[in-house]
Amino acid sequence: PGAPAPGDIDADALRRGASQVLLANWTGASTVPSRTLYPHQWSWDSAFVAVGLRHLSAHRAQRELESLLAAQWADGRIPHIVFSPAVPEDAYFPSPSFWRSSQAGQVSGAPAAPETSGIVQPPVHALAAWLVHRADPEESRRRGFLDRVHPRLTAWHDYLLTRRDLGGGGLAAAVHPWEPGTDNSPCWDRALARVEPALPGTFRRADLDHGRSADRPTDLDYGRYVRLAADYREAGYDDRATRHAFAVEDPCFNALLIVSERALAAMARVLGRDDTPHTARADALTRHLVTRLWDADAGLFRVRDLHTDTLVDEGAVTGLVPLVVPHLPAEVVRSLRDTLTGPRFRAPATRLVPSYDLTGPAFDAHRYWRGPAWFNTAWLIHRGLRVHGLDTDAARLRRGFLAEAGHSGFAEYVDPVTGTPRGARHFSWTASLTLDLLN
Ligand code: 9WN
Repeated sequence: PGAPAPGDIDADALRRGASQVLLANWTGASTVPSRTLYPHQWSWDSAFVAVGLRHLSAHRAQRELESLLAAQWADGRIPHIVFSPAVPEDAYFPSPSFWRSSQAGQVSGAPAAPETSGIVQPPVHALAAWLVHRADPEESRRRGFLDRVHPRLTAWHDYLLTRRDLGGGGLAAAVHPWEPGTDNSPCWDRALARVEPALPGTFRRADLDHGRSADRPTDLDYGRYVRLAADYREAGYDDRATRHAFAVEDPCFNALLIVSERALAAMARVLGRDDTPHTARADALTRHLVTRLWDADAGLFRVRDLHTDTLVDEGAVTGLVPLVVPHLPAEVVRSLRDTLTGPRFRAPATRLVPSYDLTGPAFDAHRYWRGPAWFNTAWLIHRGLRVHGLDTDAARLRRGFLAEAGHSGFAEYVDPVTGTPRGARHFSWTASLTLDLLN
């Protein structure tokens, strides 16, 4: 941000369009990712939305995060979906009657209301809260924003670093492919092959009412998603009682935990509290990230499958997102940049970053997280390039981002090679992060 929009981009029109999307998707206390496909509140979507919303209304951006935090469980977890009671039960699957969170209260401390899912998403919230604070520190102080969110966000990270350190190596594990936010990434194929799918007739996919099936995960994927979520639910969402059939350490998830831990340190300083526990935690996490997930030969971070305790031999954009972490070893930064600008992840026409290696065996330009370019990962990588002073690469990515967001009508994702829009349109984080890059 800070730079003028590239000459061929009509910044005013883009700003207007993005603002309209956010206004239309605002429900009164939070923002839905999409009015059609995702009619509730999603965890990491709300964080990305707050980042852009702060340029329209710092107050509203604070409320976006506060409404999410109001659904936090007593064990610290922030659920990946907060359901709106106003939306019909069959509008999205899995719905509240599948998750039954309000009945899990005794074991895991889920609230009696609202209804939520029982799994989590990447912890980008503290970074978002810090950026929201900085947009209008006066308004933030007036409302006691940091005072209220700092303890809750700390409890969230505590949950991830205790209950979810399933590998014992100091990183947080994800126990469902929906948790890293990249549902059908080829990174999960091997681990998912071990999961017995739920029978197709036992559930109904609402996503296919709105999305083209070639752009979405397959029915077999869904069978496995349902099985994993149902098993977790049956164990009361208790991480100590569940035999997680799927358990992975994801580089993007953990990189966001690191930058968010640094954001908590910055908040602590503003609040006159001790920041050293947060800084120490971020330093340790950074070391563990590199030790456990960096693959020097591949030039990117890999997923660790905790069932085999081995790295998964697939290259995904989530392995490049850790560029957003400060204080990485210089050779890691150099190598990530080479990968980003090399044949596997460079899409010349769109200038965006594909979700999966363009030359990889599972590449599919249409299907969700198996190839299409997404705007949240592009925003994170843009931020990472800036953090490490790679400003020319950052400017190129920003240009691609703004052009494609505009052409695509703020699509959920685009074909990385041609820019053809895929998935939902008027998608909230695409609009929100556009606003952020224009400010
Ligand atoms: C399941 C809302 C969410 C995003 C995820 C994206 C997609 C949901 C789905 O939509 O996942 O959580 O139904 O496919 O993969 O990253 O948060 O936008």
